[in-house]
Amino acid sequence: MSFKHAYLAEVMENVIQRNPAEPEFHQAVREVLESLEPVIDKHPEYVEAGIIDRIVEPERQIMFRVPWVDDHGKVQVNRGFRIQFNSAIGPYKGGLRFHPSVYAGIIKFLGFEQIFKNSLTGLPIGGGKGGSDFDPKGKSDGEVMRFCQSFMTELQRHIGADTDVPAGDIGVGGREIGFMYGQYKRLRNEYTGVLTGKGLTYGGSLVRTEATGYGLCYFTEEMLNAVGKSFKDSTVVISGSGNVAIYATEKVHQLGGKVVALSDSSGYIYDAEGIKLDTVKQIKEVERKRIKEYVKYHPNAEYYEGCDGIWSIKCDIALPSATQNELDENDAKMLAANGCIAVAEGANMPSTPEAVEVLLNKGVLFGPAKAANAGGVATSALEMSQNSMRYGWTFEEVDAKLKDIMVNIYKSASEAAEEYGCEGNFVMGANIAGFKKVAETMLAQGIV
Ligand code: NDP
Ligand code: 2IT
Repeated sequence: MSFKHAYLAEVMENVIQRNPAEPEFHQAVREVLESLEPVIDKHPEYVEAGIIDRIVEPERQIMFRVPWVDDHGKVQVNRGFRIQFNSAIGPYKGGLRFHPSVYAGIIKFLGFEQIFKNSLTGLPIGGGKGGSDFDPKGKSDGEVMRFCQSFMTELQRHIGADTDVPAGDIGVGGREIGFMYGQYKRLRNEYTGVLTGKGLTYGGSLVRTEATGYGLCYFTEEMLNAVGKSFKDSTVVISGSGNVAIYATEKVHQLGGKVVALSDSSGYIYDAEGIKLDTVKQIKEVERKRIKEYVKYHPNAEYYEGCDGIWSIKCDIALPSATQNELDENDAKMLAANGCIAVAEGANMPSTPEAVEVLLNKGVLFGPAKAANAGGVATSALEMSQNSMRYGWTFEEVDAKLKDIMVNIYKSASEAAEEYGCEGNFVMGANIAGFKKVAETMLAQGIV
């Protein structure tokens, strides 16, 4: 799509020139800029103050060497990143991703999206993201610990409870957060809520583990309810089998739906009777093995090599919850042709722009990541609040706040879509609502 405003085309062109060979970052920026066409018609002051020129440029980018020694005594070197994108409305906040595909372009796309997602939560958190090309898969606990300690030895200079508060993402769960927290505490000699997703014995919040998956379902349920539908009696396909996919499955089942498929980067399982989540938790969370192990426990289920075919399974609702660009135009066409009524993104940017266009044109309800998966970071912000109070809320209290936040995100996105003449387009709605709060704040704070 070409831009109506020459100004937006120019900003996009600059982003491409200044960040060469970073296609995921370009993709994330383009989607937001496209949504802003009607906003700059109404608000020329944003252009005058250079808000959009400034918002696409990270406030600070940190890239560092992470040396560590493997179990064979060999020195390994990875690359670490932290991109502090925008601190207008609060300290930088966002996860750390450990995956071999990580490079600056991935961290920038994630950090950029985090600005608007965090704004949508209604809580005071800015946008940031970090990670490394380290692959925790197949590493011993000792290797993961040594890597995490080395990573934090540098990262600790740049973060802090009121500065920048990292958390988990792909490849970073409770184990990694624990090792990083231990190292931070040792180096800084302070006990603060500098990371979220901490263990429950040292400042973690109840519901944080479940929050992204649960929040995704609360958002989707709200979107379905608005058209007289719900998860009850629905058939659901979820990609991935990590933190987000597991707790989305749990909540779909609680809401009366049936999840029939899950995947990992090797392949997917199909269980027509409904996925037995205890088996998945045992395989993925305890044994750290592949999803194909599932069919050993449930011989009636089927395993297919390769993750592409998962979107050919007939379903009412699809929740892509693995990684970026995992659902393309062809997948979107198959889903729509099979009668799918809603797609909501648990992962960040899992649908390609072509797929989103197909889904919107075919009238499939579409919940974009910034809105649909914001429950994780929102609960991280609730963890920060509890740490500041030196107090902890009950599971029910945190869960009720999470639900409230997701309902409010749905409202903000759908109201913004309506106000700007694109009713039902939650991509536009989420981008506009998330952007406006940050833009107003940047205006108020001057040219910084
Ligand atoms: P996990 O590491 O717990 O799980 C990731 C899952 O996705 C695994 O099943 C993994 O398979 C699969 N996956 C990862 N990379 C690829 C790939 N390149 N191709 C195919 N499958 C892949 O991560 P999370 O569940 O935490 O994260 C999943 C998504 O949700 C990410 O996009 C993340 O950014 C997003 N997200 C996470 C939040 C959180 O709180 N954790 C919050 C908001 C969004 P395998 O094991 O084979 O690699
Ligand atoms: O993409 C995301 O929102 C996350 N990985 C969660 C970030 C957080 O700070 O909890």
